[in-house]
Amino acid sequence: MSSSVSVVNEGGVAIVTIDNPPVNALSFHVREPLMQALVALRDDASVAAIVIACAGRTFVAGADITEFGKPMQQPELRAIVAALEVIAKPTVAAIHGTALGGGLELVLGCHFRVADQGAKLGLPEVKLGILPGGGGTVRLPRLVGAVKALKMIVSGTPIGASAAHGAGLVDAVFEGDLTPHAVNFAREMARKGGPFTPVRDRDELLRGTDLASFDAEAADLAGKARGLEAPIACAQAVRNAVTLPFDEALAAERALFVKLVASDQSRAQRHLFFAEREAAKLPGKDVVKRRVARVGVIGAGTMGGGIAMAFANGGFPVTLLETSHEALQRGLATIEKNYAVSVTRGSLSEDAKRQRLAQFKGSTDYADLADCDLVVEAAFEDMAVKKEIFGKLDAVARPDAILATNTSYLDIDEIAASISRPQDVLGLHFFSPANVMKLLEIVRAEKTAPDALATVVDLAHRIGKVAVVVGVCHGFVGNRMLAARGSESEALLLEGATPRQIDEAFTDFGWPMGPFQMGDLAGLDIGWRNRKARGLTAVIADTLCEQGRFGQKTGRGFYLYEAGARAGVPDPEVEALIRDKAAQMGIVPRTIGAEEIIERTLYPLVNEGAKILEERIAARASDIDVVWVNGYGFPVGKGGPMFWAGLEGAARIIERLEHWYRQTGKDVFQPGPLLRRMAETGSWATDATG
Ligand code: 3H9
Repeated sequence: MSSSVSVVNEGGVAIVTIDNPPVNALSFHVREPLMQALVALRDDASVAAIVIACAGRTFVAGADITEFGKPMQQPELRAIVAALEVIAKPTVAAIHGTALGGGLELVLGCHFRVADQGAKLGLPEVKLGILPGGGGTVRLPRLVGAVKALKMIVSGTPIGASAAHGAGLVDAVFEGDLTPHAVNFAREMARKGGPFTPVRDRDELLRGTDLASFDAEAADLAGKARGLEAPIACAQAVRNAVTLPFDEALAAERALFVKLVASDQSRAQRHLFFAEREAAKLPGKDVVKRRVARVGVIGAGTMGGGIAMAFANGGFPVTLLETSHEALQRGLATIEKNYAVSVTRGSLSEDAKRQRLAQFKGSTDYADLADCDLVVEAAFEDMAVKKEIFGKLDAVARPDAILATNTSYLDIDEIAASISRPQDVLGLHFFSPANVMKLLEIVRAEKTAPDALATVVDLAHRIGKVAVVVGVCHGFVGNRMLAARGSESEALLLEGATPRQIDEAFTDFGWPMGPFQMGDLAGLDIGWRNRKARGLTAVIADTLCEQGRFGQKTGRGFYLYEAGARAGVPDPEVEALIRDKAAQMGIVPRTIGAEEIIERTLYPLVNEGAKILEERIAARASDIDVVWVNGYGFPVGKGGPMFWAGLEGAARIIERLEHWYRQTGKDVFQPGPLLRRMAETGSWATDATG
């Protein structure tokens, strides 16, 4: 047999083992020998039952995503599942780790599925902008019912072994070494004798489907799709499984799969899948990492509290430091309240809440940070304050401790230079709420030691963050680009657009919210304080802040908020204020369309991203995409600003920016060398990235 698929006959039970590290994807070099093995075993009289298992850390995690977009080599997964399904002897899948996508579709071709206690099963294709294309939408509903299958396929979220057992997807769950259990199970099934019904013929559950409630559920899910095609196609395919004969539903699934896999949305989502993994890679990966057992957090406000929770959730004991006993108690009380909300929502058990809270040690004494291996400073955004804190840390922290600042803008090189150990200093820029938001910008300062950097990249993954390493500049990658977007949004208001029009153009584009909704949510005072510190102004936003309109938290910002409401309503006062300011500046309002709004806010964003790449603040264009999708809600179906720029065409972006600069009386638009090169070559590759 091939090195990717091997077969042993253990007393009449054939064990087929797939071995394709790291995740046993169903690449061509697996599919071909797998098909040959199944055909041979079907006719082998010495074999009474077949077990399909995997070597390594997981069962098959899906089709090989790197093969998408290329001509598919035969045999395809569908043919393998069909060949498996006609075998008359019992076939048993032994699932450990994850059976995802094509991996789950493969096991749906077996008569039985047994799983290790820790196994997870799911069809996450929707997250790649496609739908299960190996019969998953047609077979899964036959085992778990149409509504359950709909939820699993449209969300893409895997379920654990015991839930899968309860749902009828798995026939038995075992502890310990799974293969011997699977072999015994298969032998027992063979002894009992058939006939063994393939999943395709098990339509008892489907017949009982209440189509009205199915459609209501599907409509609810479609409403959350925000312009993505895949969730809608997934729902349609599962509905087909209920309403069409098996083979017709299978053919319809195929047609949808072929269409989606070629779509820009799926290309964008596959780009992001690999981009997130790429962003985690540092040059010189053999660096020995430092040990991190305890984390210190300075500041128990919103940011510090969230950061402390993120580490506690990842299993780290945390020392939380505040300047006064009152501030510390307030911070700890907020943390406790946040966990209590999770318990009420059912996402955390009372026991887990107790365990997490037990991870916290509060203090007002810097000496208590002496046993921390990493300290994250999350104090006031002020250079003098930061330097004072780092000076105190320098005096008490252990010699190899990593000293991080959560600054959003400040010069980390300057902070590092103010203490005796600049090699241990770096930035950990969390996004609010830090215990929820996935993104972590890890800022490498000029003198940051490679082992300190490698340690925090690893740590970021251990606490479930998507990490991107960036360089020092004002605002790093995300906030620097955000500033480019913000100044144009404000200009559009003055020229005649309303906050609602701009926000709607954004949500129609696929953003979860527009810039003004986001500003109101985050608090307008944050940007105001930052602008004042830098001597900058934003006529409308500054005036709103002067009036005490900080956004949702004060009930008034760009919008008006009823008590406790999260959605704002347009405020005629704000619209009048905008018109007044425009009149004072001699601007005559005009009608502004959605296309102009998108071009004038997002093309400058791309332009700033190109400059960031040129300056090597980001190592790869795809790192910028990861930042924007995970930290700012750039639509996944567009792949992030730099990927989207490729779809738009850099030549068009340059041409339109030239146009808008002329129209709005700015200097002539000067594209940087990288944006220009992108227009010529269609690639963001810099000299550094090749
Ligand atoms: C599908 O099945 C379509 C079918 O319905 C239809 C077919 C007709 N292919 O994530 P990690 C690589 S669509 C190729 O860091 P972890 C990954 O890039 C598929 N490569 O590990 C990385 O490479 P590198 C549906 C893959 O332990 C390395 O493996 N399935 C694939 O943190 C390690 O990955 C999915 O969407 C793949 N399918 O997490 C599941 N998967 O080292 C996608 C991974 O060079 N995979 N790689 O950077 C996952 O969710 C996670 O990888 C998994 C492991 C949970 C399995």
